Amino acid sequence: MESCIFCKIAQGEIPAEILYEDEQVVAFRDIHPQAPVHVLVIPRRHIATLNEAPAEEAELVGRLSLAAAEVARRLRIDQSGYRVVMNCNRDGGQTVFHIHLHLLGGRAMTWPPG
Ligand code: DGP
Repeated sequence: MESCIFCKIAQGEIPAEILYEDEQVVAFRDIHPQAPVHVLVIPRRHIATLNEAPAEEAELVGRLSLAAAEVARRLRIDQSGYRVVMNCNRDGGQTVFHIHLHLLGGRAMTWPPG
């Protein structure tokens, strides 16, 4: 999608600190980190929200979680722990409409989330 900022990051048109990439998934540091580790994991394919994720992309959606775990291992927060979140639409706090997992770690997370 031409105007999507995350599509541009995935295509290398906008710079980002990329920590992991493969044929289908890209992970890069969030520009406004909310924790010592704050990484976004996106599919290369544009999907606006989780509501639009088609059933045939179940594997791709699963790959986002596996990539988040891989980044957690690489950043050595896998044993201390981390949180993985996907925001959806207004009440979820979604601001960029290209699905992404937030990988948050490096400090203890609180619950319930705000
Ligand atoms: P959400 O609110 O769940 O849609 O999260 C969007 C996140 O994307 C937010 O934490 C800030 C981050 N973000 C927005 N624009 C950019 C950008 O251009 N580069 C990077 N690295 N992160 C961005």
